[in-house]
Amino acid sequence: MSGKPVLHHFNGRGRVECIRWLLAAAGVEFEEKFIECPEDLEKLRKDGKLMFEQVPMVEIDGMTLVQTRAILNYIATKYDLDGKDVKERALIDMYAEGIADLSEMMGQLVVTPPDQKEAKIALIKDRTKNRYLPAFEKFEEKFIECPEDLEKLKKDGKLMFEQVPMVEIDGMTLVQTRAILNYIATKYDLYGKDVKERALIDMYAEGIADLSEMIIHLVVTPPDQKEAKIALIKDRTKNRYLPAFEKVLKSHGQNYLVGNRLTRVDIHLLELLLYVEEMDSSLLAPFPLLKALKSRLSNLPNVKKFLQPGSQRKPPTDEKTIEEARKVFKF
Ligand SMILES: N[C@@H](CCC(=O)N[C@@H](CS)C(=O)NCC(=O)O)C(=O)O
Repeated sequence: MSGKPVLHHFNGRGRVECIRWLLAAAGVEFEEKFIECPEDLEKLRKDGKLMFEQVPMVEIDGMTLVQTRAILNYIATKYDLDGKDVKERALIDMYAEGIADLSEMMGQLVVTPPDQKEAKIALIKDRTKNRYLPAFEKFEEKFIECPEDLEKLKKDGKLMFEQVPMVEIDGMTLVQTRAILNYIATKYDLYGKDVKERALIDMYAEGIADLSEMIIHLVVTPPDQKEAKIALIKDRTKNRYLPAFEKVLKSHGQNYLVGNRLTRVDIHLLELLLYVEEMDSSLLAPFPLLKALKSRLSNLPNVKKFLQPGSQRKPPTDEKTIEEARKVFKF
C-alpha cells in the first residue's frame, strides 16, 4: 500500500470527478482502479467493499468509504477546506448543495431520452443563468463588502437558490436540507466524536437519503409506473439497504450505529424505517437488530414525544397535500 487514497469508479467523469477535483486542489496524490466490466463491480460487491453496492468507493486512511458526499466531507475536513467554524461550514454546505443540484441536472443529461433532451437543456440553461450563477454572484459580493449587505440580503432574497426548505437559525438564513441538517447535528453534538466517525455517519446518512428519495418520489410517479417503482423500492429495501445497516449493528454489537451513542444517523434511520413500515410492515421482519434499534430509539424521551399525536410530525403525504404542493411549486 502506497498510503495514497485509491478511487474506485469507471474511467470517466461521473460522480467521482468532484472527488478527483477536491483531492487535486488539496495537493493529494491518488490512485485509481477503474471498473472496466460488470465482473469488476461484482467482485467489489462480493468482497463486501460497497456498503450499498454502488460506486464511487474510496479507500482512505484505513477506511472503505462510499457515498460521494461522505467522501468529500472527509477529504475537506482532513485538508482544512471546510471553513473555520460550524457557521462557515453551514455556508459551505449550503453553497455546495446548490452546486450539486445543478451538476446533477447536467450529469443526468447523458441519460435523458432524445425526445426530452432539448427541453432539459433549455431548463438547465435557464436555471444556470437565472438561479445558480446569480446566487453566487450576489452572495459573494454582499458578504465581502459590509455587514449591512447581509441585512439587505436577508430582506430582499432569503432563498439563495429560490427553493425551500429555508431555516432561520442563529442569525443565518440557511437553505439546502443537508446544510441545515449538518448545522443542527454539529450544534447539538449529534455528529460523532471525530472526523472518522463523521465519515461513517455521512456514508450511512447518504444511503438512507438515497432510499428515502426513492420513497418520497413515489407520490409523484405516474400511475402506470407506480407498481414497478414500488417493487424496485421493496427489493432495494430488503436486499440492499436494510441488510447493510443490519450488518453494521451486528459487526459491533452496540446500541447505536456509530460510536456507541446517539447520533443524527440513528434518527435518520428511524425516520426511514417508519416510512418503510408504512409501505409494507413485513419488510422489517428479517432484521432483528434493526427492529430492536427502532424500538430503542422510539423510546428515547424526545423521540417518544415527537411520535405522539399532536406533535409537529407530519402524516403520510396524500393527494390533497400533493395538489397543494403542485400549486405552490408549479410541477
Ligand atoms: N448517493 C450515491 C449514489 C451512487 C450511485 O448511484 N452510483 C452508481 C454509479 S455512478 C452505481 O453504482 N450504480 C449501480 C447501482 O445502483 O446498482 C453517491 O453519491 O455516491
